[in-house]
Amino acid sequence: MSVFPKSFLWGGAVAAHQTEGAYLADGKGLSIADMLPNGAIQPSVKAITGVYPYHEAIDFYHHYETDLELLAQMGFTVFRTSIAWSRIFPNGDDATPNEAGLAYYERVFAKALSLGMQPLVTLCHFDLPYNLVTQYGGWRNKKLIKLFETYAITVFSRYKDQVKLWITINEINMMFHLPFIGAGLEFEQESEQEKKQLIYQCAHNQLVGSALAVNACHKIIPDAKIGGMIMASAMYPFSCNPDDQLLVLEKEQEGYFFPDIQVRGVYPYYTQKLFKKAGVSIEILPEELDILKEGVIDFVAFSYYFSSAFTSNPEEVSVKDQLIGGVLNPYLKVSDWGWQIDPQGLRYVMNKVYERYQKPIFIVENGLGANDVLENDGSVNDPYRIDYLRQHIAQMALGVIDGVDILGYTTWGPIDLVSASTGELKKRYGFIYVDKNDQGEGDGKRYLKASFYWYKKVIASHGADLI
Ligand code: BGP
Repeated sequence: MSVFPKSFLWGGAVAAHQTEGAYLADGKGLSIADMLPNGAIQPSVKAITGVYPYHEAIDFYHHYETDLELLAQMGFTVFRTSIAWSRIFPNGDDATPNEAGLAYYERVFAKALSLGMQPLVTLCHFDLPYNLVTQYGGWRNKKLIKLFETYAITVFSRYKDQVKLWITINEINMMFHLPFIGAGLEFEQESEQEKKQLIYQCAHNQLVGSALAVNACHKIIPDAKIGGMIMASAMYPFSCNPDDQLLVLEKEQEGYFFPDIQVRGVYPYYTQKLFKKAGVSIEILPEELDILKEGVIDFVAFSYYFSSAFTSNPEEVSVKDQLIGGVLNPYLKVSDWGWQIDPQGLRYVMNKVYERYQKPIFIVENGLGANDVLENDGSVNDPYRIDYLRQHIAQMALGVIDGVDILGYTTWGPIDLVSASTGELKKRYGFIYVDKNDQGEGDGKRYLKASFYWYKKVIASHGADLI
């Protein structure tokens, strides 16, 4: 028997730049993602291959109809994607929006709706218009707050009848780890302390921009829900040494800093300590505090991929490639990309977030990036992915039994796409294989993996049949 509420939404999540390609089509401007060659997370890193994976991605732009049909075949009731700001305002600061860009998303949302999938739309997912970096210095500049609001108002007004579920900014806390992707910050000779100063200023500016978008959404689409989103990982003390416990408390405060403000509308009690420790002093205008107070989110969305253990003992070995650091947890296995797999951590985080905020949660990303093999007969056998998702969904069900109020679940990358942290196509998450590699080769043809049929069964049983 299913434990999930009737209204629970099942689906998958992608982002505009990681799927669409067509990077200059129909008046689109360059985004920061378009400046990243394969394997780079900052534009200054020179490409080994010279391939810019986001320029073509999986060409969803020209295949959205058939791709959405495949997703709908699995029974999706929700489809998460983002709007590329640079399709709507090619330079981010244009006086008028680009009609061709607006019309494109109208077609995408109409198609999704016609297939029974509710669009869940992120306003900005790691793809700021590049002009906002070169002309303004990214989110450090307060002018971006207004520009973001204008963009948000434009898309809310246009899609008010189509889109009732929104997220303001993807993984807003990611700017601490990936400042270019997360906030459009390019560094030159800055010291570590100066970098932190800039990142915290961006954090504040994005929070104000996000709150303005929330306010606008509530006014323009009163029957919509709009959430904030973080990258959530379960954080454990490596030992029962109280130093480790206090270290985790600190890490959690850094991680939950954003939703603490987005849910409560005020800076949390530990702010001064946090700023002092980081050695930063940022510009916060009095009227911005009012905006934060008003722009409170309706739900807390998060991605969950791994857990991390933290130790105060510098001798412990740290985990390579895990985005937020931490040490090897002897109880867990790691993925091909070094991320520590921890299904129970998902249940833990669900409880943690709900306990902290008492607002509905939405798990908007979860999945396994792996090396898949396309066989000669067109099949892809991915039992490791089924296993990963099965265990995570089982833990999510336990979280529901624990009493957590949850709106839905979207796996990350239901169709193969470009990886955000490595720019690779070979780090595949999909139920649908796309014939494209890191050298830009392949005919782009789609193939259904074994996990496709499995997830279809899961959805048909409303999460009861995980076998
Ligand atoms: C999140 C992002 C996604 C995404 C995913 C998987 O951080 O919101 O854009 O790509 O993680 O990460 P990766 O692509 O680096 O494997």
